Amino acid sequence: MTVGESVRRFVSRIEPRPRLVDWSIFVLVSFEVASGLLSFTVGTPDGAWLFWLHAVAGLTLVALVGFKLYRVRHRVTNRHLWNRATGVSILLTVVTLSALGTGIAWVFGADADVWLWNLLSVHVFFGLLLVPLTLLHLRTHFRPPRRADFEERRAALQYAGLLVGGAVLFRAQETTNRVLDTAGVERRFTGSKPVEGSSFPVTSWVADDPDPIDTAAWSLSLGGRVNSPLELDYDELTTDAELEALLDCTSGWYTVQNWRGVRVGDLLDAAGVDDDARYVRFVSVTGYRWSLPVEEARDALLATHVGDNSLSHGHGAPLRLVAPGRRGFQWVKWVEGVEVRRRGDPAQWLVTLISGFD
Ligand SMILES: Nc1nc2c(c(=O)[nH]1)N[C@H]1C(S)=C(S)[C@@H](COP(=O)(O)O)O[C@H]1N2
Ligand SMILES: [Mo]
Repeated sequence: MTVGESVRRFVSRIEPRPRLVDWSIFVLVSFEVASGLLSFTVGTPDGAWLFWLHAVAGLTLVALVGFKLYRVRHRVTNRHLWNRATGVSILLTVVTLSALGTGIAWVFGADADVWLWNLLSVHVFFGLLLVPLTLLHLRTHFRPPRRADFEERRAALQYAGLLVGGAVLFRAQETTNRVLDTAGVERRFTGSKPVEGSSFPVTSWVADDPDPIDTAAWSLSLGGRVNSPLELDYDELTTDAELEALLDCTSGWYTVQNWRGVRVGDLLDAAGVDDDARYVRFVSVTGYRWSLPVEEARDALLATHVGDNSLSHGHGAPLRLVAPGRRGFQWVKWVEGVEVRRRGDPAQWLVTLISGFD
């Protein structure tokens, strides 16, 4: 038996039926997009399982995409079999491999600067690009799932094998990283790498880039479901509350800093919160905003200082939210409004993406 024959035999033994492979790829890609986006909201270790599933599903995808490419390879190499949809299929292949490759490389400690983006952001970009490409691909290649493909006992075993394989690979990766001490960094469960010291990146979302704020002309307003709304100048803030907190940006870095400012709970007590209040919304001069449940908001800080210094403009001067356990994008900078509300604020998801655009 030649090597090629043995490979073919091995692959045919562990390969699920083609249609099952295709549908599993679809299901796993959908899961990866959803879990990847959802992971942006996870900031505490009790949500670490989501990152774990994302990684295991990604490694399982590597095997499935491998089967698929092996099956369709002649359709790509044989030009006579090309048709109008081949371009999309090839692009989809490239983007899929890029999404998987960048994810795996990041986990192994690699990084790169592509224009303004690091490798994790590139991973997110490719991941999101999969959505329209997969839909286009399905338009020409859609074949309904058949029951028979899913009822085979062999298929269940093959899948169990693939998932266990993914999980084992993931553990192996963690161990390899520890042994090789890749890049000498300790990633958080979110994938973020540490930034040590007192200076850390200024990160703003898309177009949120206000002019420096004149503190003398600025004031903080606190209103909504409160007994007595407040309007406070900078000098009227009592800024002696301190909080060590970890800022973890979804673009893949984190930093632990000592923040100083006003405890939100103290502000709320000064204004007197209504009984039906449920959320506190923090609003930036740019319109960027985020809400926290009242109880959580009480323990958050509106910071005027970080480390030994007053905030720089880039970090949100004169006042920015410090929300322990939340991801960086929820730490609103350049805060000028605090609104106590009865409801959450679903529109904040859209607003944070587009605020700053005229
Ligand atoms: N108003 C406003 N606040 C913002 C942002 C923004 O674009 N606009 N970016 C957020 C993001 S994505 C992060 S990670 C943190 C970064 O804070 P830093 O720039 O002080 O490091 O601020 C958050 N607060
Ligand atoms: Mo961020």
